[in-house]
Amino acid sequence: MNDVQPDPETSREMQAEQVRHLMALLAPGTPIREGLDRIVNGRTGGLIVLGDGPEINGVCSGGFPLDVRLTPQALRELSKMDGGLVVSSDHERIKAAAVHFVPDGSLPTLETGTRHRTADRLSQQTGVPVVVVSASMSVMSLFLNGRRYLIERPEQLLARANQALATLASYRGRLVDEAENLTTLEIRDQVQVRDVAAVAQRVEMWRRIDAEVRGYVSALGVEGRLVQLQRNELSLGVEDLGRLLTDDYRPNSVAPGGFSLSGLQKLSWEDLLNVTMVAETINLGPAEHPLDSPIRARGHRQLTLMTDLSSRTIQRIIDHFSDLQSLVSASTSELGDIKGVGLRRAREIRQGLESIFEGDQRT
Ligand code: 3AT
Ligand code: 3AT
Ligand code: MN
Repeated sequence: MNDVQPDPETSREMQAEQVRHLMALLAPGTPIREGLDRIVNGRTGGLIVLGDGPEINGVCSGGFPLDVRLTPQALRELSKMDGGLVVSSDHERIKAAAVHFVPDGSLPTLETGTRHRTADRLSQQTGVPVVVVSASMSVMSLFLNGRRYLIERPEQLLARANQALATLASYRGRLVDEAENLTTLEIRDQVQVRDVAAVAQRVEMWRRIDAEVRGYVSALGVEGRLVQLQRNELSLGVEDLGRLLTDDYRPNSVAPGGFSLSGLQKLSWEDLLNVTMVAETINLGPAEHPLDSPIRARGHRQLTLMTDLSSRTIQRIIDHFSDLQSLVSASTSELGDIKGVGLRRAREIRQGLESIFEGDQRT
């Protein structure tokens, strides 16, 4: 229907994003979901169009125009009539009930019942999401642009959320190990591109599972509190890692902000497991023999870990010393002279650096 079609990958991502948003709107605890649950329990079925406007008016016939607040009770009572409901685009009000919808009958649909066929075609024709509660099967579905998404019960979602949380915990463990390994190499000045790429790879793997968990949390609504708490726990200390890594290893030729790990989001899982591919995707290091090239950290990550200095002061320290190696050999007084640092913080930094050294020598 649009003249300019976005590329398929982008439109798939946009639709996935829209579905996540809608699943949060339809999550347990929201008025719409409470109404849908009542319809399921009452076994009456329902067809609810989540938006009004000229494109919807054009496919409505019969029914009763209304303008009442959307409450679970109203949703349930008005769904007892034949036909469907139209809800305002902000999902606050019910605009019409007992409407017979007449979408273009030539639009393809694999559904069989008249309610489901209508919902599928309505959404294809208008781009507006449509929710159906099946009277015979007691399931809820969301139709959007020719696709049907099951609105799952909390217990089904929780089972999968818990699996994802277990995966997240193990990915977090690997990520922390890789980051600690990088710290050791940074202190010894032995970092190669492959070591940084290995951490970037783990950051992206963690991020993907984390995004999945966050999807479950929003679809679970009020039932997702415990999953959310566990997710927060598993993100402590790793949420900033990607940013610190890019601050530390952005090539000098690239302007700040011009280097990020976001390119990794487009890689397939298979490509993401390939460290060479990871390094190439984010343009880390030279094009030839990229993995063995030595590379130096500026020191953002170490300074952030060992002090509570503001990022501006950290930037001043890094501007002064240029990389972590020169910082390691700096004296307390040289550090303390930098604006915003002071003697107490300078001692903290020295002690922090020394304790990494000692930890390194013990192992
Ligand atoms: P009842 O008095 O409830 O039997 P009704 O006119 O209220 O009839 P409903 O909206 O309850 O009709 O629909 C009942 C079924 O009729 C649902 C569907 O299986 C069938 N039906 C409705 N419209 C069509 C149609 N256009 N083509 C084929 N079957 C239809
Ligand atoms: P169930 O799984 O039986 O709830 P279905 O897709 O099999 O859904 P039916 O043909 O049994 O659908 O129709 C059930 C009701 O759906 C009948 C009517 O109230 C409503 N319905 C069907 N077609 C339309 C339509 N075009 N507009 C509004 N409501 C409709
Ligand atoms: Mn039916």
